[in-house]
Amino acid sequence: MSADANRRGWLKAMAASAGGLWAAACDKINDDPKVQQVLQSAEGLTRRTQRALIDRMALAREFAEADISKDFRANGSISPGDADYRTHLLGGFKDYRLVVDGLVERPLALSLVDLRAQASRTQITRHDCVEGWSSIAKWRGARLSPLLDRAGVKREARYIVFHCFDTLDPEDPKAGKYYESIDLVDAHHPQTILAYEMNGQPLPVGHGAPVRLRVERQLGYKQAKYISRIEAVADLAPFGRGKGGFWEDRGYEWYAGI
Ligand SMILES: Nc1nc2c(c(=O)[nH]1)N[C@H]1C(S)=C(S)[C@@H](COP(=O)(O)O)O[C@H]1N2
Ligand SMILES: [Mo]
Repeated sequence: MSADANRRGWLKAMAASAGGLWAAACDKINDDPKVQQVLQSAEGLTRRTQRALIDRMALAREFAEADISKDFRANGSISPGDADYRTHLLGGFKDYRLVVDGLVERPLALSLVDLRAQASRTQITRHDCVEGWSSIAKWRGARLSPLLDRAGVKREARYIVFHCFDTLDPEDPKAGKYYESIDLVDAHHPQTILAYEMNGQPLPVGHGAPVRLRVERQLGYKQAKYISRIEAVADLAPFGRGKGGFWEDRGYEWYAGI
């Protein structure tokens, strides 16, 4: 098979898998220039859409054990003073339950034992903070995608919101608790995990114990620490100041791609 035939075959397969209409027609291309024009623009659109989706599904770079940073900075909240968090911390998180609710068929309340029994992934990745520093660590956690499938995310849901225990700015009574959100493409990305281990140890308090998000294609502020609840939602407007995250409400990008 020629390289071109190979390429055509791949494009047809991609279009077919994305439900593209042009694939079925492209073997019997009509000579009429108007038909040609329509087909070409449809093909272009399909390819751009597919290209965007393929880019979103690409894996973030993973590193070797030797690359792990000796000194990974803890940033933002590092020791939440919130009463419910202190209670869980003192109790060794025995009564902690990660709630998964909102637009789901079967709400969940998972203990750390339950969470560790879920399908997990271990990955050595680089954390990039918007302030200009980076560190590499090994994270282990429950993959978010199968967990959401277990809860049964409803069709109306478009985002996953992560509610956190910590009030980042206790001096500002209006600040509210830290929260973050991602769309369903990132929620189902293979490297998106609810991390409960960092470098082979239970997640330290400074880095978000007992559970934090790792969404590896995005910047540091998306990596929600101290997660108390995960909510499937159709709209981000009701949360915080409506921009989808604590820092987004203060001017940062919602999609913080790296
Ligand atoms: N709940 C919560 N999550 C958070 C923050 C925070 O203050 N509270 N800070 C964010 C920012 S800006 C960064 S860079 C990372 C820092 O993670 P680290 O403490 O493990 O370095 O957590 C992010 N997630
Ligand atoms: Mo950050």
